Amino acid sequence: MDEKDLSLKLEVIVAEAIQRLSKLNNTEELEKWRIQYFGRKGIFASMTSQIPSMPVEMKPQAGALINSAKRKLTEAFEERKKNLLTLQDKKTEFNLNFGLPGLKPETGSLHPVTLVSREIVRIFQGLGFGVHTGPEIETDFYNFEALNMPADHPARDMWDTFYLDSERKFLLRTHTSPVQIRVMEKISVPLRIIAIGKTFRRDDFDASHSPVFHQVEGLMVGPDITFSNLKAVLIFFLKELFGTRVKVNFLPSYFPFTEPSAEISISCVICEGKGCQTCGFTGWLEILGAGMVHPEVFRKSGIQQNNVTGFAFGAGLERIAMIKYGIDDIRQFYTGDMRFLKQFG
Ligand code: FA5
Repeated sequence: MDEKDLSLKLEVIVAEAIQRLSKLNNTEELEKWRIQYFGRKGIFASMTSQIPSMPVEMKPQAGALINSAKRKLTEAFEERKKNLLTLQDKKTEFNLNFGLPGLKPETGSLHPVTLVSREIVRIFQGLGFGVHTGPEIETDFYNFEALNMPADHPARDMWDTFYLDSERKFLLRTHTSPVQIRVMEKISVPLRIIAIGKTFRRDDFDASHSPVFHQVEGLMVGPDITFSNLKAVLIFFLKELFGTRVKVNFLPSYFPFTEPSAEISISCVICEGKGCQTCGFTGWLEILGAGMVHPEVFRKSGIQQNNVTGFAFGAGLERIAMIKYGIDDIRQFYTGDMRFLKQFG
């Protein structure tokens, strides 16, 4: 074969290769094409391998002709590859079904304990009460001692406590009552506040108990505050929260930090006092602990004035939410189950 034959042969190869290239429809076919021409055993490799057996004067020209053909096909290959890829992208775009309904993001809702907490804040702010908070990690002084429970006082057994150190100086507050002391140390009399927050007890989980739950605390202190003020405020609060049809019952009780103390129940919101499973067939649901602030609590808080009296109360928010929304198991609040949570606010 002379130079002319080789040039002709290469022209035919290039023309045919370009024609085939234009008919390829995807990258797999493109790769097969590339291997056929440029692979180790491809057409160009085989042609190059023949150069050594060519006449010496033809060798440089043969090399140049083969290289030029390779360059043309490489350019054509790159061009086709680019076109195919853009085409594939476009195809994917057009395969999108714009008519399909979109994925709806889950919308959150307020937790029932948050709802109850906001409602309580609203009611008490309406009565001029300020809203305070206190630390969840408390000292023995604020959680017990200042609340008229010195070391070894038997009433401490009413609260099964998570202690944080071996000396039992620090603990997770068992109730929100320590906020009473912190507020009285800080704010001058007269004062009226509520405090809402997490509380902790070494109680096992069951339908009505959790080791972590929320309480609301109330405190009103001023000259000549009486038990009548306590009754008026709490009856107003409970009727606002549960509706005006609800009846409120005060029974004597005991808390070391209030004297006298009371346990307050409302008529069952399910059976309206007739007796059902929710109220244990008593017609009443226990809702609040309360009483007149013990003089020792005033003394420990640094309040000296003789004519100053006050009342305090405390309630569990989960228990209020359970009654308000008819939830029969406190554990529901903590599962994070959207089916449960979506039913509220
Ligand atoms: C107290 O904690 C007093 N500090 C309340 C108080 C304040 C009385 C001010 C007088 C003056 P008690 O231990 O009863 O009281 O708890 C109050 C409420 O917390 C209970 O009625 C209940 O609703 C809720 N509670 C108590 N333990 C748990 C628990 N393990 N899980 C869920 N709620 C609880």
